[in-house]
Amino acid sequence: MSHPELWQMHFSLYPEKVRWALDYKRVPHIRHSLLPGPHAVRLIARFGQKAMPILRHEGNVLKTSAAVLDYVEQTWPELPLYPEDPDSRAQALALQKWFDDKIGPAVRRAGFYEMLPHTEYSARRIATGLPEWQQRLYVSAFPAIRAIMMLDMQINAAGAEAGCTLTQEALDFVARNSERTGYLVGDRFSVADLTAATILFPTCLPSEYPVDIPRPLPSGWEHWLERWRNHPGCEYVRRIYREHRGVSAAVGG
Ligand SMILES: N[C@@H](CCC(=O)N[C@@H](CS)C(=O)NCC(=O)O)C(=O)O
Repeated sequence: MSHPELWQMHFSLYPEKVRWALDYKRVPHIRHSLLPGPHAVRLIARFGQKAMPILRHEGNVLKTSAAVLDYVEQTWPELPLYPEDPDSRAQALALQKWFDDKIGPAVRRAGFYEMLPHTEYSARRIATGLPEWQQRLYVSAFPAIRAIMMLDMQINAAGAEAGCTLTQEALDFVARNSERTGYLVGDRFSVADLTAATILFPTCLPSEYPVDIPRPLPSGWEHWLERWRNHPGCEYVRRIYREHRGVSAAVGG
């Protein structure tokens, strides 16, 4: 069987879901990392869409994180991420959908609203891992890229405020619903926990999050983290990362 190929951005929510699933199941895969801005031209020409993750494997092309996780689960069933019991499975998938569709965009709007004004920091964080000359180029192009990102993701003061309210709701939810067993559905790690922890990682930057985060953090970002620092939902996110994130199974790419 050939290795699946993943088109992704280093620093982003939904590609991290897919990396986590592939790493968790120890599926060797190739990562193609793109930068926001230049990514659009390459991906639209090739796949007809610019949003990532996109996974290609043996003639199949999967274009959302949920579709990729479903494919990964069917193709590599060991270390299952879907609960066996049909009701629990439906519950876990419904939670994935809530986090994907509603909470993810809200966290991103609120978090990016604090981070993006810090040009040098944001550009370098997004371009993490690239050679220095590419990072410098990206920093100089970033004001224009940022303007497009803000339009595209509707990042503005009202969106940030609504985003904070939903982030709080999601952190309250995971704290409350993991209280009994430590997990959101049943008593073991599932797609629901993987999705919740990924979508909420920007609230507490768990140390197992596998992408370098340049320090010191700019003041807007410190302010955002401070807001959530003692929330019990962050303890859940850190624990899920600590106990289940595992290490990269990526090869080449
Ligand atoms: N619901 C989609 C969301 C995908 C998404 O928003 N991806 C972002 C990265 S976190 C992206 O690629 N943004 C760049 C763009 O849309 O141009 C999924 O689960 O895959």
